[in-house]
Amino acid sequence: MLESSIQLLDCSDLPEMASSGVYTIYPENSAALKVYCDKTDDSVGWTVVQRRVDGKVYFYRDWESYKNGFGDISGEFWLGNENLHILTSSRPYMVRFDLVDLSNEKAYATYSEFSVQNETSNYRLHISDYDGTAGNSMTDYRWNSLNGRMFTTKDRDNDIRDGDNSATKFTRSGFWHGNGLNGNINGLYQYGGNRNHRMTWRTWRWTTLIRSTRMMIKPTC
Ligand SMILES: [Ca+2]
Repeated sequence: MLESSIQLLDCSDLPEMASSGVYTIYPENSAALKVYCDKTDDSVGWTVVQRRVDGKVYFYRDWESYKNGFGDISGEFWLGNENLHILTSSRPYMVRFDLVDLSNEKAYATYSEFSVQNETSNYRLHISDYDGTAGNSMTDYRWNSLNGRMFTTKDRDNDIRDGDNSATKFTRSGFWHGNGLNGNINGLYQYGGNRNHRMTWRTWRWTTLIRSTRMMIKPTC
């Protein structure tokens, strides 16, 4: 009933009393899109871009998968780089990352500027102005800021490493890659094995394990 009465541009258009759940949004210049809206921490709804909770969905996928999105919108999923571009080019957005470790400790990181360019630009990332408790793994981990980086998958090497691909060498993920890894929320959902391959937020948990992640966006105006 809610969906038929209000045409949502994204989850921030939900009424304050609406609950978290799956809604249909109608981004500008684009087809209708089913998304998960999160209302738990804020009166303004966030549009969820990524979620990991149980490892049921495989994230080590190719360019086309990350372009179009994959997974289960009410479980684990990536919303899709094309959708990220469409949403974040229509108005200014911020992004929030929520992380939970194996002992259920929580941390978050927000960036008040977040946008993703088009496929011709390899979905180049603009991200800045960190705040939070998880540390700034996206733009201030040693030399490896992801601001300005292009998206890299196992079959499309757009990182800044000469000679090899961060996705196949380290991260086992599709993500914005520079030279190595820092924020790697799309890494393998596994408790053993090579720590470079796992879900990571390097300024918070690297040698210890992350149990769940959530990445979500909302407009800043
Ligand atoms: Ca490379």
